[in-house]
Amino acid sequence: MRDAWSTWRHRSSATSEAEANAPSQGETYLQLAQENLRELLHDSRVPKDVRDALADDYRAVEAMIEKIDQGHVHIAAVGRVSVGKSSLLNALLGEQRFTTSPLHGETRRAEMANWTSYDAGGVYLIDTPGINEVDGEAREKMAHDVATRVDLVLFVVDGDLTDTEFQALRALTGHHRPTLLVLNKADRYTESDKTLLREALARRTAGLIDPRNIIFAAAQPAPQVRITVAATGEETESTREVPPDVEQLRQRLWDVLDAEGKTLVALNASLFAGKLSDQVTQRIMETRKKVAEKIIRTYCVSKGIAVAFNPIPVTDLFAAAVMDVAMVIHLSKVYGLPLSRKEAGSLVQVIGGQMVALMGTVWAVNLVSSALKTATGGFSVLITGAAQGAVAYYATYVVGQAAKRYLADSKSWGDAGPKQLVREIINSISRDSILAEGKNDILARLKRPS
Ligand SMILES: Nc1nc2c(ncn2[C@@H]2O[C@H](COP(=O)(O)OP(=O)(O)OP(=O)(O)O)[C@@H](O)[C@H]2O)c(=O)[nH]1
Ligand SMILES: [Mg+2]
Repeated sequence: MRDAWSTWRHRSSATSEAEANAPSQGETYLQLAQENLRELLHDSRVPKDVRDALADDYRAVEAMIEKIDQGHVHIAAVGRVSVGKSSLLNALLGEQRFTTSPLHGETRRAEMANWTSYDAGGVYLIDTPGINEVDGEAREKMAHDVATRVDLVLFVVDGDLTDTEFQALRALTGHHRPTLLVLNKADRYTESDKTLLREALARRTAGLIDPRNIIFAAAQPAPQVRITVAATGEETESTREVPPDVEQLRQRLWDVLDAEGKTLVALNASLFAGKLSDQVTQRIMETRKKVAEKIIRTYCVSKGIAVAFNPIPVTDLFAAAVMDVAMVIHLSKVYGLPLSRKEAGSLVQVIGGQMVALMGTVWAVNLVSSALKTATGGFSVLITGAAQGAVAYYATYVVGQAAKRYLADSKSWGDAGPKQLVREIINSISRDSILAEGKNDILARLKRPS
């Protein structure tokens, strides 16, 4: 996608006749982007809770599809307060559509107007509240949200870039947001100042903005004051309104829209689709992780109780795998990668084998005594059983965690293999707290009258 944008940035405006008649590249990008959005919208694999959590984004996808259908292009003016964003859009529109004021923070919410003077139509200009305003966090966020959803950004400044402006500009271009840098209030500078300013801006934004996209404008030039001295020596002062000068900007925008309007819309739609599908994936993984965690705990308790009732020699703890196999099958369904009983069996065997290799049976004996040590009350049969149960609980917990990681990684142990993974899991969980938890859970169940 970056390529699409750089093509625009570096493309010469001259197009041959053959090129003009060929199906436009922008058109192709646009169709692809729209297909992506539709697929995303109708993907039946996305669980309802994930869809609900991302409802706003899904609505935005619908709006974006509609916008593409109608061939609309959105252009927003963003920038510091009072740099003349609203004035600039008014000058392009040729009417006082947005309110302007010398007071900072005049524009309070994003507003949109159809730029009818563009021949092909469908272009909308969006005014946004100023960024970097005291107590203006919400408005700044609004401007940011708009800026990251439109097809083209006019980043308006009225002098050399401040640090905040530079950061905002870098963030926008870093997200591949097509941006023109507009220096407004150009009437306040002399010709030589303007040359110096252009050089400074080009240096500052090197690598972020193509120098051709640094544009000077005067949206609402200050009236000129003229003092006439009469023969009598009497001075009269008159003011003359100066018309706006946004011609260079208008011309650049039209060139861009003619040459790459569709590509810009496609780029924006694809960036949005990409971002949303990342979010969807992440949410699905989080949901699966939560469900998996619950499943693991349930099996841990069941196995712990079974062992507590029928204490088996500690050396056999790892061998009693029936329940672990059932757990792995259950987990594999959560991750959408169902395993057969045989596959789940060998997975449990691999993990169990690694545990034994890493910890040995001596360690298991230590575990039991450790579980016993934290026991409250006397050494009853109940407590001893619960201690052994807690060890089974712990072993199942490790198996569950390892299987979960294997499944989350699309049935792979990763580069380091199962041994490393099991070692990592054992090191990362607090043995004593899992044992204590297991014991408490088991005791609670055993004491509960059935
Ligand atoms: N000298 C000069 N003043 C301008 C120009 N454009 C706008 N202004 C003045 O700058 C002030 C702010 O203009 P707005 O268009 O309201 O600025 P804005 O960026 O929309 O401001 P907020 O909505 O408050 O963020 C007004 O007093 C305008 O008259 C210009 O080209 N030259
Ligand atoms: Mg404004």
